[in-house]
Amino acid sequence: MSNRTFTMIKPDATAKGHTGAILDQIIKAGFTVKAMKWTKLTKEQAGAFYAVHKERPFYGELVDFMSSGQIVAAILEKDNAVADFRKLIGATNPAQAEEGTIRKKFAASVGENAVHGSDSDENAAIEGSFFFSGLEIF
Ligand code: ABT
Ligand code: MG
Repeated sequence: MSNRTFTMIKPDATAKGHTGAILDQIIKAGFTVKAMKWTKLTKEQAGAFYAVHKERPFYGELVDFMSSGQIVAAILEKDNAVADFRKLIGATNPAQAEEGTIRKKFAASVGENAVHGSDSDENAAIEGSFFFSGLEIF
């Protein structure tokens, strides 16, 4: 089991000014930042990042949304990082997310749900290397 995960604070959350509060909650939950950048994805980059969802009906909207504004991408470290981080952010649909989770507090809808968290150790490594070179990771 790896101790790292990958996250993005999504365009809805950066636009609403929630970046600081979300990072604060992540760090207070015991995650250490191993790499971080504030950036904006092109449509092509967002499409490539979410290529696993290519056949899903929401793919076009997802790519438009994820390239619509600024994001913060980060690699995070903690024991049991992938599972613990998904617990911290809550269910994909904020309406079903537990009280106190990041999505419950900051997300508006399933399509614009404030944060991303990797769903496996394998994807955490793939997603981390999508954004960061070895030189940028502590
Ligand atoms: P991500 O952390 O963004 O991957 O979300 P999560 O893993 O919780 O959920 P998945 B299933 O991976 O959703 C990927 C993105 O697609 C959006 N989505 C998902 C919809 O817009 N409609 C849907 O019906 C579903 C299932 C939510 C996710 N986010 N964005 N941005
Ligand atoms: Mg996912």
